[in-house]
Amino acid sequence: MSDLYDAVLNGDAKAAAEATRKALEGGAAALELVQREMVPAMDEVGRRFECEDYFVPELLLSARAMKAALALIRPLLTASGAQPAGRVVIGTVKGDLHDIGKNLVASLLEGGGFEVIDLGADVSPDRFVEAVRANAANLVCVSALLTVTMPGMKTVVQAMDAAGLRPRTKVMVGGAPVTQRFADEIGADGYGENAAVAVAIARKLMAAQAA
Ligand code: B12
Repeated sequence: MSDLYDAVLNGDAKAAAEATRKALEGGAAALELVQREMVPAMDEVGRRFECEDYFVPELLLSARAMKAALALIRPLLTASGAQPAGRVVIGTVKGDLHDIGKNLVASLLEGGGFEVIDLGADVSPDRFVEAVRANAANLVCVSALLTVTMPGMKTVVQAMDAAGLRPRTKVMVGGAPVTQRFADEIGADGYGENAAVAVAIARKLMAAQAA
């Protein structure tokens, strides 16, 4: 595997930034680096954590390395110049601190011409509702990486319903343990398995809203 893959896996932020800089200078495409090197490295980190080769400190170091690489990649993902396609509120569900995937989705949505209001991590249903109201958002994106925080996504859907914000504002969910089936079960309007799919689904939801 590449230097970037190794740097993320080994939790070496300096090496990750250096490998990213070199790869970009060598003409590598930003999204390819994310999908082919960085995400597989994080998957391997997760696998090692599961079999107790890695512990939380290693997870944190790898997350830091991933963020160092993303800091260089993010401006390239968001530089698109497309027309505003809609307004999106995004955050990770209450209790969930995993924000790397959410940040990628936010970057690609921006790159896809959406205006993105990023509420960060560990966002309560009330904060999602307030932000949708304050920004007249067309779409709410909720991310979860923990099976124990997934039920919080249903609470967001219910809070949006109770506030009378649906069906005008759509809800899209995602994150490693989330599936289309789960999205259907909780009454979400959309699900995307990765950041690129998230943009395509967001566009579909906007088109349906306009129809
Ligand atoms: C890095 C990491 C951490 C870091 C997070 C740092 C950060 N700022 O994000 C730290 C160290 C903080 C952490 C902590 C914990 N973690 Co952790 N972590 C991970 C790890 C290794 C990688 C996650 C990641 O960044 N992946 C890369 C990104 C790019 O992928 P992604 O998030 O899936 O996002 C993509 C898609 O899912 C999708 N997507 C994501 N969000 C959205 C939203 C929408 C709307 C859409 C459409 C799409 C979408 O698009 C993204 C890009 O393509 C995973 C293992 C894994 N492979 O997932 C474990 C993992 C998620 N963690 C786990 C655990 C157990 C924990 C802790 C409980 C550990 C502990 N004992 O303290 C804590 C919980 C903290 C909390 N309250 O949230 C478990 C969860 C198991 C489970 N069944 O729930 C995992 C699966 C590890 C494992 N194999 O056991 N973790």
